[in-house]
Amino acid sequence: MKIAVVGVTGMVGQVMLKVLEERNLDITTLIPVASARSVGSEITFKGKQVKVVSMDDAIAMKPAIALFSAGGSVSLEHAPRFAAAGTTVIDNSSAWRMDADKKLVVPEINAAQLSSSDKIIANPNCSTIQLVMALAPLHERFKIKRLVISTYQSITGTGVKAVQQLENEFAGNQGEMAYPYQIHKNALPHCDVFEENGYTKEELKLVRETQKILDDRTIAVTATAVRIPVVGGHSESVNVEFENDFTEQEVRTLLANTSGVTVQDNPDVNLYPMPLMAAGKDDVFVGRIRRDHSQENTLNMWIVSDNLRKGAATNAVQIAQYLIDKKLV
Ligand code: 2RA
Repeated sequence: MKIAVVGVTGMVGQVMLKVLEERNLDITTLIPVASARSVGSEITFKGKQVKVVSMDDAIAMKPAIALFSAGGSVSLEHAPRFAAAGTTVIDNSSAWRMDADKKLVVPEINAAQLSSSDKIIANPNCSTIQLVMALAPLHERFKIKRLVISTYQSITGTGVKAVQQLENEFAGNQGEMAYPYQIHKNALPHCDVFEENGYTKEELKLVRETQKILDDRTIAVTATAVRIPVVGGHSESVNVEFENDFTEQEVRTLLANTSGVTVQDNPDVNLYPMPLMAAGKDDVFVGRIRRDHSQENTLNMWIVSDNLRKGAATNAVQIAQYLIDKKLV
């Protein structure tokens, strides 16, 4: 099977290659795609050097699947061109996520809605994926009424320039600034851009994408997204009000029995999720599970996951695997 990776030189593109190698998909030809300045350079895939090609050349090669992580404008322009040529696109940008006739997929939750007619499939935002992985089984059992989310997001979510700024600051070096102020001793309540309503796009993604993936627009959601100087993954403090009551043991058992979720919850021995431990892994880690005694039917929990893996590359590759396994491509 021919699979293209569009945006292959970016942080997520590089992790997509790694995950494709790890999961050993039936790939006969890997088609690495990047901007004109990278065409002709080489990447390594399964120990072999593969030449980076242009968008047009990749389309002409008719890959069965194209994994995109190249930004919204590139996806808006080129995903339809791949789809028109018969390729199924799995796009990691925000371009198609809220499009009424595009599926927004976390395979463990809603892959069953996919069909062979879905030629552009949206990969949700990283902070949404880890959130809904923990919420989906709880919503099904106790029905969520309201969510209050505070995120503590890895600098890797901003991109390579921000990671380089962090590394320069820790090393005491001067360098290009992704942010107009120091980040290594800071917490920035500013992920993505501000909208007129005072919320950032990142915060509104958590609201809108969560409702779409859980297929329930009655769920009230509010969020504050914060950037912190860590590189291993995103962390989220989540307050969940349910329609129905629960026991903490029921919650722990449900989560422990959810594929892709690991419960790490024993503060007596300092066992709780942290980006340091989640980095490089695909699971979503949940801990600090406890009742919110200030309000009926309400729970607090802490969710951590590697935003470049399950939050982006792994989820996209899992969608590709599902399409292949179900013979939808
Ligand atoms: C962020 N989720 O972390 C966004 C995009 N990667 O900035």
